[in-house]
Amino acid sequence: MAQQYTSENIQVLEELDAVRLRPGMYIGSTGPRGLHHLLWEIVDNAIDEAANGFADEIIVTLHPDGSASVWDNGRGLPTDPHPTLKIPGLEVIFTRLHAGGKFDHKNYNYSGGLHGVGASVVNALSTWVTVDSFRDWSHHRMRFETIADKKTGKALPGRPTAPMERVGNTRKRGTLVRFLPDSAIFEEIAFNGELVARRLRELAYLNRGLKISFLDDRARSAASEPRVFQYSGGIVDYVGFLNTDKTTLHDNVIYLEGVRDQMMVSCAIQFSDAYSESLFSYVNNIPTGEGGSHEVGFRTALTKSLNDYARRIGALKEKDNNLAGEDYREGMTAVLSVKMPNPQFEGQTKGRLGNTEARAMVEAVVLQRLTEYLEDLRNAATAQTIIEKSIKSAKVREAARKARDVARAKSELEAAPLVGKLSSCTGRNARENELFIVEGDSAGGSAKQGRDRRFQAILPLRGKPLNVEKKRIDQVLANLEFRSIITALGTGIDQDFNLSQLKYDKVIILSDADQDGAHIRAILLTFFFRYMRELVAGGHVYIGMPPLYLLKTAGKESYAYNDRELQRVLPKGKNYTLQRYKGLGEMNPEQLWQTTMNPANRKLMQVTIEDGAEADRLITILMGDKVDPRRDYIISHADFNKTDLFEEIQA
Ligand code: 1YM
Repeated sequence: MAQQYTSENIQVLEELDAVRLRPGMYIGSTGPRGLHHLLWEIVDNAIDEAANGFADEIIVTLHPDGSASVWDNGRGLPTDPHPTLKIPGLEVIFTRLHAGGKFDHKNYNYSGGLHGVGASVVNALSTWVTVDSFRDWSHHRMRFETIADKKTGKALPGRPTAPMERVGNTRKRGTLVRFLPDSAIFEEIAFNGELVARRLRELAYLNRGLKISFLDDRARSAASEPRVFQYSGGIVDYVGFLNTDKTTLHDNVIYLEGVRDQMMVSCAIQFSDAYSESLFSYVNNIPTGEGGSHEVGFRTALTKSLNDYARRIGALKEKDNNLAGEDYREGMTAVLSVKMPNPQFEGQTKGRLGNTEARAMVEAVVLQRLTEYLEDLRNAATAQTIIEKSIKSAKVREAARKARDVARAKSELEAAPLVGKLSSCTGRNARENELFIVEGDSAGGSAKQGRDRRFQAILPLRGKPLNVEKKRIDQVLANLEFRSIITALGTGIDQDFNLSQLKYDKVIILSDADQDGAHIRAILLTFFFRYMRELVAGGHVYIGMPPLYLLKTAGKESYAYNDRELQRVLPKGKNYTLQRYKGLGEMNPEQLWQTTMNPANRKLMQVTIEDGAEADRLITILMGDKVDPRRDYIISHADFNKTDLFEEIQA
């Protein structure tokens, strides 16, 4: 290392140390999410360059050595010396946590990431980083490594291996960053190709026209063709994609956009014959799965402009009440994308926009633009379709409300027989209590005997519950299995859902490890996703993982939860017997407690909505009423068992 370090630089090094000391503060976690966060930080910088109008192409590659690279055809990173630090701009960007200074005055900085510190965070948490800048006819390169201190063995993060090098002349423009995540930091350093592809596709939809290519080069097969995401229609194409497997009510997707103060608002809307509403919102390209002020503004404007329009054309008479927002939103697929400075993200998963001013801005833009859209005679047929559909929804909703009232009254009357199936726990602390929803009466019986009744409640399910995707809310409420779940949870559902009433912190689905069990699990998850979204978004839903094998060797019993684990525990050269569990019912109460229910040993998967749009699309395919897409999906994803509707994380 030829580099001389000034006092400024020493400060810098301590900054990168801080990142390694508390990675969670910068990237959320050191699990798979945090790992991918590194990649998104670099991708964000490339997207910013494109959003500024300086780049129109990005290539992301996963390499066989485990590293990832991102390239854009923008201006290239500045290489001239920083005015006060006197080191190349490029080096500042990768070693300073607060790479502000001259980069503070970006003409566009709606980046969702760490506002310019992302690159240095990636450097601090990587084994090595290489940076190539093609700018002003020169190609420069610099390499950083995390090395071990010779004396203490302590990691010295992100050290330049040499001063920035001028490689030569070039006619190219752009930036190439390649990095290898540090295995000393991350639990696992393998990127998930599908996840990366999905996010890049989403980014391409959100940035109209931008060409994003993705190459997963790790398999090194002939099949490693790049996947290219580029959409000239932007979020209009996105809504079309989300509705691929639905029956739409009008051909043209409605597109609205406008600017208020510093806020750019755009949305795309199309209605189908589905019962549910699918609104996907983003702030600075970040999904806001928990909603927030921008969604409130959007919904208010939608209801108001449609009600006004319905009155103007006489579909609603003076004596009629306004329709409710949910009537207009039934069957709506919409993408709302907002770009704004300084977004505040709140909520369990930082997925809710908190800025109060966003509400009025979005409302104003959508109200004005949607009103203009509806008034435009070219859109009269679409407008008419929406109003007719909504009036129908209102009638059905009224009927459903009556059914719901009846169901509620009934469930109060029949509360005893309904919760008769539920074996509740004795503890009264909802924050500690757990509800196991167990497939089958016999497993339910074992669970009842095996559990710790102080905090564990058991609700056995008989047979397969109703597939709610194909049913209206009144039919769902008429179903005994769902009624007992709703009653047990205490929250109500749909519009009436109230998380604060939840009686159990963890709701654990326990089904057999076979096709039927997977189907039951998918149906329950669909129910939670459609009618109790907040329960899932809040991280209260889990999947219990019973062991697949019981292994007996000379007086010792052990369990394996999957085939990989079995390979590890199989004794070599010794006698053993192996039992493969076909269902939960084969375990006695004590075994079920030890392996699946005891918090000290069990494995749970927490269900989160990592990618709401994708989950919605897959639920439509797997649970909806069109047969062809489902067959196609099952054929192309042979492992139907692995309901990849949701991101499952080990808890
Ligand atoms: C593969 C990742 O980082 N592209 C990129 C980044 C930057 C610039 C151009 C750039 C910006 C400006 C001037 C300016 C920068 N990012 C940062 C920071 N691609 C990638 N392309 N000249 C070039 O904003 O004025 C600083 S420069 F700080 F955000 F990282």
